[in-house]
Amino acid sequence: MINSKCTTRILILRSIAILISQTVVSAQSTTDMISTTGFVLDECAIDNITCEVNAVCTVTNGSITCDCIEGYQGNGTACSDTDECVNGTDVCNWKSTCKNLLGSYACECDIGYTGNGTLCEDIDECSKGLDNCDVNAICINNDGSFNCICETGYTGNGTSCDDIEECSDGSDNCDADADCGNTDGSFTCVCKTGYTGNGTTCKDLDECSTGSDSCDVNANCVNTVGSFICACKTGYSGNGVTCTDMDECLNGLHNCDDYAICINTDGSFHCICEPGYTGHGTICYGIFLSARAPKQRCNLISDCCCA
Ligand SMILES: [Ca+2]
Ligand SMILES: [Ca+2]
Ligand SMILES: [Ca+2]
Ligand SMILES: [Ca+2]
Repeated sequence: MINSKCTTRILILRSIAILISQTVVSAQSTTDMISTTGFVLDECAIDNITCEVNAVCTVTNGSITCDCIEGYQGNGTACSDTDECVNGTDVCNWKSTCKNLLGSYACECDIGYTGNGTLCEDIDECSKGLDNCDVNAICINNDGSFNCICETGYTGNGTSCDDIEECSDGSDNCDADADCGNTDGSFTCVCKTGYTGNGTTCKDLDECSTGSDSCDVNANCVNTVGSFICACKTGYSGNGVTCTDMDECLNGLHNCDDYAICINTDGSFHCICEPGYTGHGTICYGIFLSARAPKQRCNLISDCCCA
């Protein structure tokens, strides 16, 4: 565009130029003037100082106009940069940032997106290894960013995850009769000695019926909750794990008759009536006395035999 004052001046100058060249130039039109030698006279070239540096000069129907080039705005003699970012004529993606430049503008995809600015798409930081999640965290991609979530068994903000000490903070699910052991990222539950189960559920182990007791072969096993008891059988002495035969004949625990011979056996004893006496050993009768007069040693045959 050019104002009327400027246009008048241009026309006057053009007329002077025509007069100067009319002896060698034959005008065929008001737009293009061809010299006898064939050169085109360019009015814009003749008067190029009228257009601004950021404008283009064109000749239309004998008049020259100056138009600001793309990216600039004004009347042609004065052109200023167009801020496309402000006037909304940019074509930047909504996920990009518009940056105005002299005569132009640029679109830069926002952080978390990639593309040419006009087209921007999400960056999958997780699959590209661009995340900063902890090694014990799960990376979850989302539009424009990503999330880090600590894996089960760990606690933290995702970029830093620490093992949870389940045993000490009480978040384990071990049975009351199990031992809890902390591990990196988890924990273990092991039933205590005397109990059986998977650790989260434990019940008493019946050592006696499962044969896992340590009782002596000559002991009786008695199951208890969480343990068992070994008691030596009658005729044996010891702690139950080790039982030895009691010598009833020596320790005086036998019940043999005074006139019987005590014979120790493994786990018991026998009583055998001494010669001259009869009975089952715990009671011996003199063979020459009545059955009503036992335990009277027959010192003399006459004492025993009244027949
Ligand atoms: Ca993303
Ligand atoms: Ca743990
Ligand atoms: Ca038991
Ligand atoms: Ca014995």
